Amino acid sequence: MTATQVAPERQAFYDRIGPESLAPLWERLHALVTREPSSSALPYHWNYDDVVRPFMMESGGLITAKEAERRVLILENPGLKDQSRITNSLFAGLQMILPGEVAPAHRHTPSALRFIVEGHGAYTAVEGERAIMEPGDFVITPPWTWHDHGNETDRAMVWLDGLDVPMIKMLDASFAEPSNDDSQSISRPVGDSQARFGANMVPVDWKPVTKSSPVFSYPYARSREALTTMARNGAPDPCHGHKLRYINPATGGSPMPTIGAFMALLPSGFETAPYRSTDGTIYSVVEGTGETIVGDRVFRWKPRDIFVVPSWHTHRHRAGSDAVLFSFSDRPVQDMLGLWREERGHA
Ligand code: GTQ
Repeated sequence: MTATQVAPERQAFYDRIGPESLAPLWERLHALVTREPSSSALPYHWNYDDVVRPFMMESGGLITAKEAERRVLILENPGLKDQSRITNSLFAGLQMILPGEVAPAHRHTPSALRFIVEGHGAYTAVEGERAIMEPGDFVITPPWTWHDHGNETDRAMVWLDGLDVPMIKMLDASFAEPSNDDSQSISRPVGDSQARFGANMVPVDWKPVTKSSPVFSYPYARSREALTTMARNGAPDPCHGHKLRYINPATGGSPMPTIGAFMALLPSGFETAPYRSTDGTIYSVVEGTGETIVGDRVFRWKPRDIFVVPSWHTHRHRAGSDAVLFSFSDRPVQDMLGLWREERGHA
């Protein structure tokens, strides 16, 4: 019932209780406790080369990375205007660092992931160790870890940022702190954490001290090779193609507690069966072309494009050539709370 249909004596009652910070649940119950997810987020597709990249480059002439602190164009869901969200629970943006620039060191309680889109060889430093970034690499900055970004190459570097900011804001648990130094002093050489934690081994007697992965860089070369071999050796999942989940090697769980990340290979011509799940998902196209059908929308994608499929929206992917899709969502949170649901093969 809308406000205009409310009987006058009831409306008069609501008008009298409102100033006392009281409200009638019976007017709101069905919008609050929905029979199924009814996200305000909309499916949306960002064309990287034709739309986002030109604006991104233009922003490079308007503000430096240092002045901006983070030069990021927010990928804002058109159904969640002015809320800096791509889904209800997640933030996404594209960050650019130009040659010679530094995005100064800071730390915060929100978790962040980087998925490299363009450029070669710039770095993200996490807790004193640099990860050199290449397209398709997946890099994490867990809660409260110092991180800065820098580009000592001669080309712009762009990556997709994914953060759990909306969740942390919902919990009113956001803390952030700038560093006194723009760049962290380097305390460990490149590749150190990869050696200690990235070879299916850990230092003897090592015990996890945080809930996040001690590996903070997951290079594309390794993920791609795993997918290639997996595709050669078995049939794809009907709904997912050949799909792997990034893990925290200490636990087998997600790299960071609030965000799950995935990479799928869809062989040329492969069409996934209809699928929906309760975790609204952000996709970044690494290789190949194809299309994703979400309700009555068709997204024709190519490398570097980004698209979002909100919670409980049935979708299917079609690969026009061998395609690799990176994706991330709040699935680990829903799993932990026993909330996550999926529906496979629903038309
Ligand atoms: O690189 O630390 O897109 O703090 C938004 C907030 C990136 C970052 C974002 C951030 C960062």
